[in-house]
Amino acid sequence: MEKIIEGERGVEEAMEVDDSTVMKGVRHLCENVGITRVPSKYIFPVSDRPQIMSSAQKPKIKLPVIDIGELLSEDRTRVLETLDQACKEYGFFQVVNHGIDGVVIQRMIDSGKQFFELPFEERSRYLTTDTSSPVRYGTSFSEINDEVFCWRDFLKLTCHSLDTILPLWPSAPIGFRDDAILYSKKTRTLFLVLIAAVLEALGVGAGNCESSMKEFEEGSHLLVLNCYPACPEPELTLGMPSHSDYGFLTLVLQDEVEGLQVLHAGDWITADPVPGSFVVNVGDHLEIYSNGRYQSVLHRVVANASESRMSVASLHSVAFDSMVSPAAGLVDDGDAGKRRLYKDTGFADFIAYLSTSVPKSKSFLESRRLTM
Ligand SMILES: O=C(O)CCC(=O)C(=O)O
Repeated sequence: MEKIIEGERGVEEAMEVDDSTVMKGVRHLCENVGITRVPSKYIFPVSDRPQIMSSAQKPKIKLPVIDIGELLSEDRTRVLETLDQACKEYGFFQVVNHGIDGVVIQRMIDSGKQFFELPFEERSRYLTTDTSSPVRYGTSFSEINDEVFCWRDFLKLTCHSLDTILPLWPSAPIGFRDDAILYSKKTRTLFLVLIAAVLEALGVGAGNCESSMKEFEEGSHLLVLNCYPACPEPELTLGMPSHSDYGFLTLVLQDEVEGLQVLHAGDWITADPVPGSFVVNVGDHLEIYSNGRYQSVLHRVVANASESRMSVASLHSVAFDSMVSPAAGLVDDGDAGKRRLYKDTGFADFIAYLSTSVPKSKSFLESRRLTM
């Protein structure tokens, strides 16, 4: 069926492409079909479309910055306060001075870009709609559930435990595996530094902190390489629609092209690409664990008219077969201020929900809230 688009150019017919082409991803579409307009499959309803703004029109708010060097210094208490505020007010912050060598970061970006530049036949060896596959190349969010596809291809790599999973990771391009291994190890270490600080900022207590840290050390870790090709009509589509992440913390590495936007006080604010830094966000599991003190925040990615963009998201949580519950130190039924706000929830239930729905809102997390 033809879709009619209402936009600045008035009413006109959208371009159609067949489903089998769409399933091969946006890069394949751009390389092989030679599009000059966004096909109807990628056109979002008017209410979900981004407003493309000039730099002067954009909200001027910047995400809070956490300097890891300062966190590990005698200034720790002050940095923990900033971290606490950032997690409460924004659910997002930028991390700088984290100690991961710039070469490790650049190699991950370069290798990731080279992976998406491989011939489709090579990339498609990993193409699957099976969300439980430890290595998965795909497009949009969920090829099965998405009515409208987003302007994004991805490679998902399960990282834990590395020894068993590694033989399944792509062996091309040359160096990709080594670069991704080193990057996954470094980001895992950084996650452990960050989450230890978060537990301290939350004041969960030494005993709870110790047992939670043991769980994180054996926890799940997923790397998602996102590729957003340049888009002829970025005002009609999205690189990723509004969503929250399921885990405790996500560490996002962006290349130099902006695109990530965070919903803050009703405005979409752009997470400026700061070379060598990570954008970190609170996930749904941390919202439950913190008993709602920290909240996972909706974010999205806008497409770019002239440049292709790449990001690498590193998602961390407890093990897949674990339960996620409010931390014992933060709930007390005898204290109105510490009333338990969330039900215990199996990680597997989150995954099951994500594989059957379009995660545009925080509806699953809302369903886990305890009513008065
Ligand atoms: O591409 C980005 O900057 C963000 C990616 C993202 O939101 C995600 O992987 O959940």
